[in-house]
Amino acid sequence: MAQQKVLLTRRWPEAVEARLGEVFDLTVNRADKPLDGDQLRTALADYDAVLPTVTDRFSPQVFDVPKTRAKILGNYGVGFSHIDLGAATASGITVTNTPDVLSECTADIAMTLMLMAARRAGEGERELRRGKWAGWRPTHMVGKKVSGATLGIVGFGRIGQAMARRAHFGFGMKIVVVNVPAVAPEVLAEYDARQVDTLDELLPQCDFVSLHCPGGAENHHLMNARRLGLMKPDAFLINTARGEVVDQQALAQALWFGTIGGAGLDVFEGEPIIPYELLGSDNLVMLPHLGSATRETREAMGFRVLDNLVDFFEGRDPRDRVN
Ligand code: 8YV
Repeated sequence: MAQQKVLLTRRWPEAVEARLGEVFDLTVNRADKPLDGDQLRTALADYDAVLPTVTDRFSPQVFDVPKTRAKILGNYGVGFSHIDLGAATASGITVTNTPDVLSECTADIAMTLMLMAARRAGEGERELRRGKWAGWRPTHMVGKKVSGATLGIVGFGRIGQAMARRAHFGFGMKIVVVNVPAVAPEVLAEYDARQVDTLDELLPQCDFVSLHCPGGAENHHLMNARRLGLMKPDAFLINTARGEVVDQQALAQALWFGTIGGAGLDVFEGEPIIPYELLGSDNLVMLPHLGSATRETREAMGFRVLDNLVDFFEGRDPRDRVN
């Protein structure tokens, strides 16, 4: 396979880059900056495989290349809403992703955000660092109790279930889920979870709502002003899915006017730009898209992409094909 030309659009963990370099004719974008549309078009024309990340926007225009050499996009991540699947398929390009290997770490970050937001951890740390702590008092930085509270999980796939496991068995939380298609009763039973038919039904029942659904057009601004208004006034919204699932302006207003208790965000629409309106909210915890960011997981993601490529170029169907 050494003759297959493969492009890494960003730097990957060293061990994975080394192995990819042994197996393929590998080029790495050492600038480690997102490629623009023209660079992605050139990549599709020049390489047999392109291995994108979430920062590479494969819009329909990018696939409009006179002569495409690329046969496969091995996406480094489980979410692929940055790749227009219809256009990829029409160009005869296989797309794969990296499920399973990042579920546990992404759920860890969702738990981190939930605990930090509810217990005002970011706010407390800022106070200390600014030298503003006036000492212990009974009414100081009182947050919301997580243990035993009701957690609504929107999207009950691998990551949603990893979240349910932590919340239910670790924190005794009651789990309510909404998912399309409906979740099998035996899966719900594992977490003693209850299923509702619609998001509108789920929101008013929950103390915490954690988003684990795909991004893209189907879920664009799923959490809009009306739905934020259905949440309890002291409830928290957690998003480790995709930024576009939440209407950020509506969220900024809800946080500002206190119509919800707070929020924790790991992903943003238009990241890395953070809307100015969110920056001033003390009841908001923000992380820079760290869901899968552990050494172990980032390596596992890379090796999973490698496995998919090897299968593909040896004529087998890659296990993580998404189109
Ligand atoms: C990845 C993610 O690190 O897998 C995903 O969908 O959001 C992240 O954990 C990112 O997509 C890199 O491409």
